[in-house]
Amino acid sequence: MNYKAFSYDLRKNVVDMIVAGNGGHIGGDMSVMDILITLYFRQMNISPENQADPDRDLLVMSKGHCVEALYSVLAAKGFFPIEEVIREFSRYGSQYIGHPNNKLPGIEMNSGSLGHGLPVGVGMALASKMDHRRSRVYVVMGDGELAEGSVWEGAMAAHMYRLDNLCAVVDRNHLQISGGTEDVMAHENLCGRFASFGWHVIPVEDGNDSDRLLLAFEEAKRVKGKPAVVIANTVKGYGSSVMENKVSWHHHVPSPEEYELIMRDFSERKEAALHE
Ligand SMILES: Cc1ncc(C[n+]2csc(CCOP(=O)(O)OP(=O)(O)O)c2C)c(N)n1
Ligand SMILES: [Mg+2]
Repeated sequence: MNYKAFSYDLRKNVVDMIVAGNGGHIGGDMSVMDILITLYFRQMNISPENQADPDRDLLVMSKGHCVEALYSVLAAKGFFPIEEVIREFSRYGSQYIGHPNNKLPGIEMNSGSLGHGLPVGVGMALASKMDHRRSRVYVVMGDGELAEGSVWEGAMAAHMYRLDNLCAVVDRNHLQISGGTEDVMAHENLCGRFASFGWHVIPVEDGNDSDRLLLAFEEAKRVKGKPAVVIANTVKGYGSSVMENKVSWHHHVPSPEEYELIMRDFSERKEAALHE
């Protein structure tokens, strides 16, 4: 499987969803896409067949505003049809709303209010240990989200309870809603900060490279007696120069001209990935 090429197909679905629903957090969808693909397709024990198994792995999409990327990946896994998502996304009365909702198959937690995912993930991981389950818990957070104090309360608790079945993932794209993370709430020495909370820290230089991410998740699995965090250095808007590293694309609906350019970039980069 060529995961890089595959990611562009899933990115196209995200753009179609956002255009059809007339809204969406497109920049963060693009940065997190390779993280979600790697977890759902190469790492986690989860599928539509075992979604009720108490030993399944659990993912909390704490950066819930990027639900479009999650829908795209869950649809590709077979949880629901992508045509249905694109048709119904953000429509009145639809289940495919603009943030994760656990009435949908494959979605473990309602999210969108930033800073809640890690504390809830800590509870899931603790419960999994108490019940002697094999489940691993993954919590995907944004880097702007780390400004929430509840993240660090969760980080303390995860270390105290020695939750080696918990893996946090930071989509480190250096942007949040209103500017650069370092201008809004700086994260200097982010690795050292997690390490000082007792976590095993795994930085990934190219967090849009699925093979590199897979190595990081494998390393996280081998850690014993403490939680692990993968800090994935990503690019917000990854996949098209129209969007990349532009804060104005945090939430944006492409115009028809932008749509054409983005889809062309995706197609070209997919071709290049296939010939790499
Ligand atoms: C508690 C809370 N405060 C504010 C918001 C509004 N909000 C939505 S996205 C966002 C920025 C998040 O930035 P980051 O975590 O870096 O996400 P990404 O760059 O991956 O999109 C904010 C402030 C929110 N969803 N929840
Ligand atoms: Mg960010």
